[in-house]
Amino acid sequence: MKPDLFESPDYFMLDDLLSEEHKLVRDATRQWVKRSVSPIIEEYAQKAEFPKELLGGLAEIGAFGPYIPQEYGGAGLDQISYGLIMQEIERGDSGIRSTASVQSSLVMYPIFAYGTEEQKKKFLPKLATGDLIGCFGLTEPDHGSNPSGMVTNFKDKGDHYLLNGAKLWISNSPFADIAVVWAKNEEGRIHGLIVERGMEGFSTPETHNKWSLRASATGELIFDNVKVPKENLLPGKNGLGAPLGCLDSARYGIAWGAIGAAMDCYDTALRYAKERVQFGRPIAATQLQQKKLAEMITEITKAQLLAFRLGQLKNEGKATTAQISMAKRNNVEMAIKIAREARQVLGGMGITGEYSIMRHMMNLESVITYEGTHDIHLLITGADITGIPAFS
Ligand code: TGC
Ligand code: FAD
Repeated sequence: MKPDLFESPDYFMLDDLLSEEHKLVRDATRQWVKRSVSPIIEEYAQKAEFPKELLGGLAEIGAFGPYIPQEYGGAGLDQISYGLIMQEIERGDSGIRSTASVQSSLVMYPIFAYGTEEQKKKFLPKLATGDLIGCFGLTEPDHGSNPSGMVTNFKDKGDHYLLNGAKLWISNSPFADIAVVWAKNEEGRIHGLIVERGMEGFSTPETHNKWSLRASATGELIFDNVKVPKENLLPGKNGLGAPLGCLDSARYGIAWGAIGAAMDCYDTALRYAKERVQFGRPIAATQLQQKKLAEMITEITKAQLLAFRLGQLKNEGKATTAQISMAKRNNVEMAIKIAREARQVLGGMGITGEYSIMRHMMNLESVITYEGTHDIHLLITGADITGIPAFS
């Protein structure tokens, strides 16, 4: 892969709106990505393997629980810092951002928000340092967009719960130490349970043959009469709203993360267009390529402004699920379109692993599907503005 020459586009001087802490956090993450992710990521993506050597670095830059309070091992940062960290990591690779998103928003967040004090003290500090890695089990083979139909269930057996069922498409499952699993009790009410590797009847087979997120490990969670200690149930919230509350936080991070992937594609295409000479002049001198590049920077700028305002609302506790959906949907679509256009700017070179664009493009095919598909986010906006849910 070519050396990482990334220069961040900031057309509307958003830096002026960031605090010193935001810039410090952003720059530290950017440097870490240049130093640790860019040199190795293409090789791991080609061999379809998650680079576990990055876990320590992710913990060091505060990517595991950026907004979790310091007393539980988190970095105690605000939501804009969290967004900037996700943006910079995804600038390197969506799969690495996935690991950070899942650990922070789908594992640490539910334990922090719905867990007991004992659960928080037991799990959060180790999750923050990366000594424990977690995954989040909501999706099932027959229940993706409609998690309320889940069939994974647990029964009260007196001194423990007995868990049965299966989850599919679970990021990090093949190597996770713990899983936050959503399952129905005997009354059909959804609860979160912490399932630990090593519990009898619990297995996590890996899903192979992915053309997308190749540097991220995806797998199943299988529960065959797993005895889960009662103290592993998250008591603070139940019902579908409990997992959906976690998704709000992860989707928010993705709204920022997708900007990172788009910025990398734009920056690569701009540099290439200025250097690549055809018909005796750089292709950047042609109106057709300028149109592509000008539209890319316009869309990136709009997405940056959307994410920044959403971050302000989130800091004030005012961001709604529907606003988060709009930002996730818009920014991921923006990124995937830019990846496709940028790939064309590079001509044949665009399809090779010498450049990051095709990897981003393939990754974004997962990002546009997970955490709620493009369609589902549109329907969330539709339900919000009309007051009429059109899901079923
Ligand atoms: P609906 O009737 O709308 O809601 C059920 C209950 O939940 C409440 N609620 C929320 N509560 C908190 N936060 C939210 N964001 C909430 N949204 C809804 C709601 O008020 C209601 O409460 P109550 O008390 O009345 O029962 O539910 P529905 O079944 O009609 O579904 C709505 C829909 C389709 C929007 C929802 O199911 C959905 O979002 N589906 C998409 C599923 C999804 O996003 N899955 C993601 C799996 S995790 C993942 O992909 C990780 S990828 C990680 C990575 O690698 O980065
Ligand atoms: P389906 O729900 O079957 O949807 C198929 C198509 O139908 C989509 O185009 C969808 O938009 C459309 N559709 C569905 N319902 C409607 C409707 N009402 N109206 C119109 N169109 C509709 N899940 C987890 O729980 N944890 C994870 O860590 C996780 N990681 C993932 C990692 C990867 C790489 C991938 C690909 C997925 C991951 N997921 C995870 C699962 C992800 O959240 C689901 O794939 C997603 O929610 C969609 O579910 P589905 O794949 O079953 O598609």
